[in-house]
Amino acid sequence: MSSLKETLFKKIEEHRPRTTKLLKDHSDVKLGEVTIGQAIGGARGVRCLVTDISYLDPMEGIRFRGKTIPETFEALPKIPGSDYPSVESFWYFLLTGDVPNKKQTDEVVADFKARRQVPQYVIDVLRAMPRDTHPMTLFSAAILAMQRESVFVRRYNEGMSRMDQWDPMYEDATNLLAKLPSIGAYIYRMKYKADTHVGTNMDLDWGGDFAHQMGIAKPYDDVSRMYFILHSDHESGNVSAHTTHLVASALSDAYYSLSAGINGLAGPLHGLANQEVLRWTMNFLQTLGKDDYTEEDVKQALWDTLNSGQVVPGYGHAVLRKTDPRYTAQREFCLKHLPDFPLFKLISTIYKVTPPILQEQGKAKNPWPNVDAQSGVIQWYYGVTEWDFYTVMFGIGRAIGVLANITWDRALGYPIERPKSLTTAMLEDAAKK
Ligand code: AMX
Repeated sequence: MSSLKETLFKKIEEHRPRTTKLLKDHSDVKLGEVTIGQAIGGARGVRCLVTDISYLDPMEGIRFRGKTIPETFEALPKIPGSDYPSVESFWYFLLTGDVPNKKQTDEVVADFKARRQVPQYVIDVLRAMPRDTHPMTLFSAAILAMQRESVFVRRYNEGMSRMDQWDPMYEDATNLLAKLPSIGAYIYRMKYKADTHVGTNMDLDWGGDFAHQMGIAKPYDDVSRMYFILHSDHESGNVSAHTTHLVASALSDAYYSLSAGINGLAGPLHGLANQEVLRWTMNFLQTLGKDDYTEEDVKQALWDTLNSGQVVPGYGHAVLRKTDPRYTAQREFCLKHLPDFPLFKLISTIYKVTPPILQEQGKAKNPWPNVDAQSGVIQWYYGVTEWDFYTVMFGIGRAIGVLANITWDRALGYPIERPKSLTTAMLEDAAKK
């Protein structure tokens, strides 16, 4: 057993009595009430999910295992010559809550390398699909195609104790995660780089090898590490995390579950917003027909969007009520690496003028930018201008969080999820009372 798996098992054994005690002795303790507004309004704010992997404070933003984004970047071991931690060390951290040392990190790096090879039939599936298929459809299909590899299904069919289910889930999660950068880069180069490919480099870590296979030089390896870590986890109620958890609650394996979560991420109100931000920004420049826009031009374009009944992509959030620290982390990267890039300047102008406009319009509860408002500009700067692809990179990152979560779901024996529905007439009756 690897030291990550051993540590994880120890943590699971330590944690299980806490969940058991809560269920046995305190099942009836109320965490809140559910209103008609919440029942109709997407269960916003209903406290009915449990995860220890990340927590989203509306004012502070995300903490991974108790650490803010800057604390996480600071604490984890860096790849030599890199400003950002390896994704492998972050995986160890998300799963166990412990910051790994160099030796423990190196072991995960080696383990991921051993699992990195993508089966040829997955490539064949991708190549058989029409070339104009959206990259998210290709990505989700590739994940689903690999379902036949599931260790969980094999062990389940052999007859596995519920207490052991975390182990094959961990194996599936790691096998899957290790392959995602290669799958993502393959899709990118098949669609946008004349179907020319760069093979994996076994000397490189997970994030570094993604940059290598994309065919983009340094510091894009750091962009990748930063990007994947920032997008990994955002509590469990967002669409991609919740979908993955929900599907896994039926004891569907990691392949079925992640593919479903990725389909949710593909919606424009969720992960696809990052491509929408770039599309909106480029449309603005094109409609304007000149580069020397004024703040008034940007304001007018924002009002035009709002007045035509559309949302401003990259702004607002279901939980957050301030600027997303994931936005801030990427903005800091831009200020360091691309401060004079015209697109960054435009994105910064949008940042300056959008919150007051959304406040004036008075609909959005949160007028501040989310992660997606800033991510595309970095990709664009390093040559990834095909914005349809942006959500695939979000998905590679999101996989880290949701796969860690479903491993813990099986460790703690969370049951099949089944909230109760009511009819509209029942709500009307409740309203009369
Ligand atoms: N532009 C215009 N209107 C907005 C808005 C925005 N950016 N954000 C919210 N609103 C509107 C909503 O559409 C809603 O209008 P309605 O009353 O007519 O239906 C109203 O404000 C209240 O919505 P809310 O409670 O503030 O937000 P929500 O929890 O319902 O939705 C979100 C959250 C993110 C879907 C929404 O803010 C939005 O559509 N943002 C733009 C898309 C985006 O950036 N998505 C990415 C989110 C982060 C992520 O998951 N990657």
